[in-house]
Amino acid sequence: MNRLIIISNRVAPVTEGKSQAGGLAVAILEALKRQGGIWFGWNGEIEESAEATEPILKKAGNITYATMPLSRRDHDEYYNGYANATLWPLLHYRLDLASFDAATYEAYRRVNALFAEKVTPLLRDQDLVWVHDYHLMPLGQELRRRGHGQRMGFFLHTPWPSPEILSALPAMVELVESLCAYDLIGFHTRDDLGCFTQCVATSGAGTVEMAEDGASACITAADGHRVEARVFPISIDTTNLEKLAAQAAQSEATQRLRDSLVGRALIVGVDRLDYSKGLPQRFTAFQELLDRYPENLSAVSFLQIAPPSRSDVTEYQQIRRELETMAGHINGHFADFDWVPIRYLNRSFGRRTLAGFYRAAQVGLVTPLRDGMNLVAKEYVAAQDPDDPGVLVLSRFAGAARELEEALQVNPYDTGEVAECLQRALHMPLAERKERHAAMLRHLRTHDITRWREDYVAALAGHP
Ligand code: ADQ
Repeated sequence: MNRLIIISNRVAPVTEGKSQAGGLAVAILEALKRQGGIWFGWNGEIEESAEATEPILKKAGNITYATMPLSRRDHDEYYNGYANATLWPLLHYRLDLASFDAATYEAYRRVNALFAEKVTPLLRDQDLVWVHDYHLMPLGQELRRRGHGQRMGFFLHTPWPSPEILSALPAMVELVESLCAYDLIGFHTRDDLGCFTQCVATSGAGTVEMAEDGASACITAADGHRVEARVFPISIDTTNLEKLAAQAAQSEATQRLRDSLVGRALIVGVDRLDYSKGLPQRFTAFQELLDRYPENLSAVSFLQIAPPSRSDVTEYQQIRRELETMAGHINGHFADFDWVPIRYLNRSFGRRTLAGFYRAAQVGLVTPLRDGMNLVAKEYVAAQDPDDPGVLVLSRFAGAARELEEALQVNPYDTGEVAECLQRALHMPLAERKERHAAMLRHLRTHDITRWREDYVAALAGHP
């Protein structure tokens, strides 16, 4: 079996068995455990001599973690700058939040070149190289420049937006061209693939032959190199989560949560604190539920778990303040001496604890304004008790909405519609809940993380 070389911006801490915040980390570790190989990337440290430092290698079973620090300047300009203040907002359709700065683009190219240089001595001819996410789009091109002819794939965990949005990016053509240096480019949905191929065609980076089913395309780059672009919807370890949630139903944490509810219904939301997740709109929708249907006062609690992320970026500080203020207002207005409507927690929980919380909730509320996939939606479904399942209320702008068709799908900007769906979810008859849940669970059992990994790696190895 060929070694798998995973390259991502951040390598998750080597601590086995601990939960990782971020869907990407969970998925990658699964892939590496089965195939064996190297996981290369930033170790989360900042060191001034970073450029001169060689990667530190740590072996754990069949996985070698090869990590390196970033300099303060690279961290500010490449990571906080181009990746998270330019690309992330643009890829999530937030032109209004994107900053454009030639210096941060230069840093982005510089760090991609640095990663290519540092990983080069670790590569062997038969390796399969799998690069992850928007931080590292030009990495494949940098490796090719250094003479690497291995099969190389890229997977984008975010949406790929329409060319109307992306063409605001001064470097759009260069980035699209650089992606054409890979052999395989993966997206979560057909919409993302369609937008990408439009960008390829309109930018002149290559010619596109789309498969009839819209799930893959063959691109011939301007230099003649052929690239396959294809849909690989990421997923979860479904059966494992089903088991974990069934056990966690009896755990101490779940029991404490249930006791604290004293028979009230629970709505749960779990997200990284990020403006793409639609949290202010979600809080407003919950407030509208209480306004429109006062029978929910003292009868429903909303638990929102949102650990802070990227807190060096101004927009993330702003949204955190905004949410604290909103939660304070809503609770101040509606709370009673024995009931608080919103329980808003800025921290992470272990996977088992989360699974128990999902299972204890009658409604899973997942309303991103844009999301590549959204694994929380899938986790919520897998964690339900099949004999008495909760209802998923899901944004139609999450990639997961393409697969979880039996969720109550909403426009997250339309807070009135979300409030109505919450009310419907809270009162949905058991038979309908079971029917919807069974259909989604069936899908998740066959379309799980193993299938995602196997499909991608097979296509990368050239055996689709
Ligand atoms: P994220 O934006 O991080 O991922 P998501 O797909 O929902 O979003 O993954 C979050 C993961 O982190 C889930 O597995 C969840 O259980 C976990 N998590 C979140 N909050 C947590 C908490 N408080 N405590 C513990 N665990 C927590 C990006 C893209 C998504 C895409 C994934 C994978 O933005 O669209 O689905 O990558 O490709």
